[in-house]
Amino acid sequence: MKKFLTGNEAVARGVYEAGATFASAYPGTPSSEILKEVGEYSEIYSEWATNEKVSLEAAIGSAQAGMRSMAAMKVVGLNVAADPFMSISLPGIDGGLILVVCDEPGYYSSQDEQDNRIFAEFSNMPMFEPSDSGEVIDMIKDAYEISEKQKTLVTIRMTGRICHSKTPVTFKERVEKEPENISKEPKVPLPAAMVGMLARVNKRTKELTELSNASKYNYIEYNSKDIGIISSGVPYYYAKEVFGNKASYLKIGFSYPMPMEMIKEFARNVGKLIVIEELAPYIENHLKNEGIECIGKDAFVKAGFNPYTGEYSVPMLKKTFFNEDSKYIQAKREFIVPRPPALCAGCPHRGTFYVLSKIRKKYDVIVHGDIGCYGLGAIPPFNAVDNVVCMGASLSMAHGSQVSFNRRGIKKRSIGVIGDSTFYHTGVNSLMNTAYNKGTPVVCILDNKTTAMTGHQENPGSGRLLAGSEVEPSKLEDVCASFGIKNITIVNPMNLTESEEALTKAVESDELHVIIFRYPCVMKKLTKQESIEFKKPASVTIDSKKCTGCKVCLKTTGCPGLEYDKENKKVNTNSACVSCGICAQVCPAKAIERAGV
Ligand SMILES: Cc1ncc(C[n+]2csc(CCOP(=O)(O)OP(=O)(O)O)c2C)c(N)n1
Repeated sequence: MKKFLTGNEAVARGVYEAGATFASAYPGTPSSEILKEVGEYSEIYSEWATNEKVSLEAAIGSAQAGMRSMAAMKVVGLNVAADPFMSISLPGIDGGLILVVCDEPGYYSSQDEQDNRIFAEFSNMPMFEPSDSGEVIDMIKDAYEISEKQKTLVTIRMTGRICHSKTPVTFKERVEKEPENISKEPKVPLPAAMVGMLARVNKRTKELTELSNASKYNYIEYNSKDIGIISSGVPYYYAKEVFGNKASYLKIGFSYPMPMEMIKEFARNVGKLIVIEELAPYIENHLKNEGIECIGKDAFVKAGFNPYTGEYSVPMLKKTFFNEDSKYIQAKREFIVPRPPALCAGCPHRGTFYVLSKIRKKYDVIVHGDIGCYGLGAIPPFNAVDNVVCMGASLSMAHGSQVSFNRRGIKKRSIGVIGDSTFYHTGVNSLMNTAYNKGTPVVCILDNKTTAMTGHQENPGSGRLLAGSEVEPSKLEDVCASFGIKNITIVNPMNLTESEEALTKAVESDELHVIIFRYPCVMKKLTKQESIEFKKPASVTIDSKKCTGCKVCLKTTGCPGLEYDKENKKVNTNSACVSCGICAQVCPAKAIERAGV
């Protein structure tokens, strides 16, 4: 059966057909859909992990139990999982283990744009780089074979363009896999065992290099031999579109170890050698290290591009190699609806940031932000965040800056702002550190009961498992209390007075305070318990006689459910309004009424 699948759907199909039985992931664009799709196959046990490190370690455990396993994550997820990733290289595993990592040239929603091909080389473990969904499925099956034979993790490195574009694939039957034998030999990286392990890795790398040179995923297509193009991933298709049969191609799909013998043969047979690859000059550097001359990133630089960041494109290649300008179809400006980034109408984070921005004006504070929908608290109208680094960093930074302000004798309060999923991801560790070391910052946990930013994946506090069954959620307040924290306040961020009082009290004190701003994401399908617990106003209406058109509601909340009627100089609600009632609490003219509160 032929079907059109996205790369992410193809990952699910690939692990299914390969007979895998265990999958774990932490969400993040562009990888988030993978686990949801895998979860559709009842033959595979699938779970959301609390973070990428846990996901990979659980998959290692399952592979060590002899079963084919998968971990999946976004580009920067590999930084979180770097410890188990690097550390599994030497001892290896008995069962089949793949890691699917989704890079994101273009930085559309990642805090870093790193090229994870470098990680494969760094770890000495093999890597495949598919160019379309069909290759994703084939490579996954072969990756498991290699993994089991060589007792190593194999990485499938995708990019956002491959994750999200649809190409045809042919469905095959699932092949159930007999569990691998679990060897009795300890896989413990003790110093005495290292010499043996290193020798095994050297032997493995030699064998993998031979495999790469003979792999069907590294292949040469000869056309005109004046130009030879070496490429991988989706840029391979761009190159073919632009050069057609005016060039020959070496397509690299098994990209670590590099197929240097094949590359040398290709280089001998073509005239001008060009490397076309997104992000790092990974292939280019391998060529140059072997003394093979090639045209690479510099050509793009000369044409006025920055080829070290972002995605390549057909127009970019045409301009670089043929000085040809592409004709774009001009968008009709009048049809483009301006959509500045904003929290959704009814988002509970709006209340928290409204209050935080008030506190920032009144007190000397630094606000360390984190990663999630609440990143929008950094931009107008709130401007309530000073810095963001990576997931979980808000709480550790708040601890560090508060210690230093205290030691400098500065009366300044450090506030860390973190979402529930990010708290369970890595923030929990940071808070444990703060409490144990007697730190004193103000910690705000924005508990919207889901991982909203990446599409509502479950987390320990969301009250559901991946397959949808409801479970008793972990309680943030109990987690915090278990660290010995005394000042724990739970507020409803939809209630501005209550939220402001709690934040003021915490900022005015010099003790560690945790404030949990708890209200479910407006887009969340509530659990039974949540539908009983959380009520919202039945309706919100603006009395046009009382509205003075001052726009305070718009300017302070930035709610897309409100709009200004220029003709009548009044504010109205629009179809986006979900009657959350925040605007009613900020209206100086008391023109907005909430019913059913
Ligand atoms: C290391 C890493 N993993 C995953 C992501 C993708 N990601 C961005 S925000 C986020 C979680 C957001 O959930 P939460 O903290 O609950 O905030 P919300 O969006 O619900 O407000 C995730 C998984 C990332 N940016 N970095």
